Amino acid sequence: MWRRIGRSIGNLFKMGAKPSKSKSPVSCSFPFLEDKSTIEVMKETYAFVILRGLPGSGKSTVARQIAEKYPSISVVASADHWEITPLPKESETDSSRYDKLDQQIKECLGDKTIVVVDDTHHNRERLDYLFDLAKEKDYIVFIFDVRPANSDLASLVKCSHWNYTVQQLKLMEPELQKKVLPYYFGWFLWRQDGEKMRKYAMDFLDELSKNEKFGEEFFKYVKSDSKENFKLEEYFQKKPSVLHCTTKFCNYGAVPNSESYAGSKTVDDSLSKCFVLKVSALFITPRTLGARVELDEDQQLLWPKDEEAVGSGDQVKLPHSSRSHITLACAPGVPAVQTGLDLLNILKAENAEAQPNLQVMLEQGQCCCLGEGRWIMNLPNSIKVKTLFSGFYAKKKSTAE
Ligand code: 2AM
Repeated sequence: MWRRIGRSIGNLFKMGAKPSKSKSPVSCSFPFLEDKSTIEVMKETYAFVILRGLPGSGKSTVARQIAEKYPSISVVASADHWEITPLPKESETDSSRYDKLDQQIKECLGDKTIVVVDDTHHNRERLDYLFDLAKEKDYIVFIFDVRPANSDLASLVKCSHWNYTVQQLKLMEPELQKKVLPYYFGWFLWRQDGEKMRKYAMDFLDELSKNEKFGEEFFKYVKSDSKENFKLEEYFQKKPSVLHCTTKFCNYGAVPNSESYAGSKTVDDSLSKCFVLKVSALFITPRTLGARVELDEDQQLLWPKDEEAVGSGDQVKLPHSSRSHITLACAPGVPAVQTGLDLLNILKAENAEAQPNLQVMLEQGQCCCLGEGRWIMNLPNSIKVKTLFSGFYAKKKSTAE
C-alpha cells in the first residue's frame, strides 16, 4: 500500500527504461485523476506537474496514470528514462547529467498541455531550475509529494531498481519530508476565464474613460502631466501573466504560519482541484484595478485563519476573507499586494458611508465613487470563473513579478 500524504497509490512500476521490482494494487485519489470538473479544466491548462519522492515511492505509477488520463496532451519526462540516478546528498553540481531530460522538457513546454516531471526532486536548486522553465512559458506548477504509506526504507529499497542502500535513502529523506513552500498559494484562473476577465476589465476601463464624471474625479488623484493625454488603458499597463486569487502569501516560508497552512489537510486535498469563484464586483483606484471575489463555505476553508483579524482596530469590521480578489492591473511602480489593501479600504468606506459621493451608470452596472479616486461597480450578475488551486513557485528571493 502506497500513499500521497494520507492517500494510497499503488501498482508500483517505473515508467521509462526499467520497470520496478514489485507491484501492488492501485488505489489512488488525486483531483486531476478523479474529479470530473478538475479533469475538464486540466485538459485546457498549461500544467507543469512535479512528482517528488524517494526512489520506489510510486511516482512513476502516478505519472503513468496521468499519461493514461490525458493521452496525447501530456508527456512524462522521467529521470529514470534517461537513466539519471538520483544522488543521495545535496551535491548535484554536475547538472549536465540532466541535459537530455531538460532537452525533453524544453521541447514539450508549449507543445504539450501537461508536462509531468518524474524524479526524486529532493534538490532545491534543481527545483528552482524547473520553476524557471515553467514560468518562462506561463505553466502553472503543481507539486505532489508521493510518500509510501509504509515508511520502511528497506521495502523501498526493494521496490527501487537503482540498488540503493537504506543508508542512501536516509540521506534523501529529510529534504523530501519538508514541504516546498511557494511564494504564495492561490486559485489560478483557467485560461479561457482569465481571458474573459481581462476582456471584462478592458471594457470597464473603456467605458470609464469615456465617462466625464469619472474622469473629472479620478484624474485629480493620478500623477499625470496632461488630462488630455491621460489614457486609463496605458496607465494600468502592469498585468499579471496568469490571473489568480491569492489565498496565503508565504514568501517561501518567511511569512508566519506558512508551514502549517501548506501542511494542512485542506490545502493538501485541494492541490490541483478545480474551484469556481464568484466575481461580484470590479473596482478601480489610482493604484490598482481589481475584481472582488466572494468565497463560498468550501472556499473559505482555504482562506488563511490568521487573516481573520481583517478590520480589527478599525471602527468598521469586515467579514473573514473580505480581501479575496483578483489583481487585474496596477499603475506603474505599484506592487500587486496593493490591490487587496485597496479593496479592504473600499469595503470599509462602503460600509461607513450611507450614500456614495458620485455614481455613474455603465453598461455593465452602476459604478459608485467612494472618494479619492476609489470606485466600485457591484455586478448585477456575478461572473463565475473556473480556477485550479496551487502555489506560485519561483526561485527564492526572486521578485516573482
Ligand atoms: P494579489 O495580486 O492577490 O494581491 C505576488 O506578489 C502575489 O502575491 C501578488 O499577486 C499578490 O497577490 C501577493 N502578495 C504579495 N505580497 C503580499 C502580501 N504581503 N500579502 C498578501 N499577498 C501578497
